[in-house]
Amino acid sequence: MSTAGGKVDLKIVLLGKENSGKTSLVERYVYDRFAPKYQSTIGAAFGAKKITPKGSSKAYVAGIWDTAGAERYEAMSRIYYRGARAAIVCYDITDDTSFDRVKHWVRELRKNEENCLVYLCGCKKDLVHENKQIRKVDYHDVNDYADDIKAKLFETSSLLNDGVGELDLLGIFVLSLNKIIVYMYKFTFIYIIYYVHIPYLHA
Ligand SMILES: Nc1nc2c(ncn2[C@@H]2O[C@H](COP(=O)(O)OP(=O)(O)OP(=O)(O)O)[C@@H](O)[C@H]2O)c(=O)[nH]1
Ligand SMILES: [Mg+2]
Repeated sequence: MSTAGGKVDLKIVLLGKENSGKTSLVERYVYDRFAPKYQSTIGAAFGAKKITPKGSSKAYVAGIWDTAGAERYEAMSRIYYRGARAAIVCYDITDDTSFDRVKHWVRELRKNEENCLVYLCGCKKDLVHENKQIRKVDYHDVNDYADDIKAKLFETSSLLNDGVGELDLLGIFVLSLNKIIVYMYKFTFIYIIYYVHIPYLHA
C-alpha cells in the first residue's frame, strides 16, 4: 500500500481480528484489486482515496489506516485509531470468533475515542452464496447489536466487489458531519462576537 503524502481530510481506521478481510477491503476500495493469497499485515498499512461528494466540485482525501489484526500488534492498533473520524470494525461472517473481537474493539473505541463513528463490516459475503451453512455470524443478530451501539452495519465481498462502495457513502457522511461541526463553530463564534462583545463596544 502506498504511503501517499499530502493532506488527509478524514481519517478512517480499520480494526478487527486477523484474517477477517481488512486489507482485502482496502485493496478493493482504493485500488480495485483482490489478492486471494493471505498476507498478514505487519503493524499497519496506509491507503488514500479521493472522494467527491455528489454535487461538489471539491475532492476530499480519505486516509485509511489498515491495522494488523494479530493480537501482538494490539497496542500499535490503538495508536492508529486516535483521532479517527470513523472506524470500520471488520469480522469474517464465516468465523464467529472474529465477531467476539468486534465487541472488544467497540468497547475500546467507546472508552477512548467517543467521537469516532463506528461501522461494522461483515466480510467474505461471497462464501455464503453457495453454501448458507458456512455462515457463522447471523446478519440479524449483528444488526440488533449495531442498533444497540448506534453503529451501521454492512456486509461486503472484496472478491466480488460487492458492498465495498458503501465506504464512499461513509466518507461522504463523515465529511458532511465535519461541515456541520465547522458551521456550528462559526455560528458560535459570530454569536459570541455579536452578543457578548458588541454591548461592551457600545458601553
Ligand atoms: N472469498 C473471500 N475471501 C476473502 C475476502 N476478503 C478477504 N478474503 C481472504 O481472506 C484472507 C484474509 O484477508 P486479509 O484481507 O488479508 O485479512 P486481514 O484482516 O487484513 O488480516 P490481518 O492483516 O492478519 O489482520 C485472504 O486470504 C483473503 O484473500 C472476500 O471478500 N471473499
Ligand atoms: Mg491485513
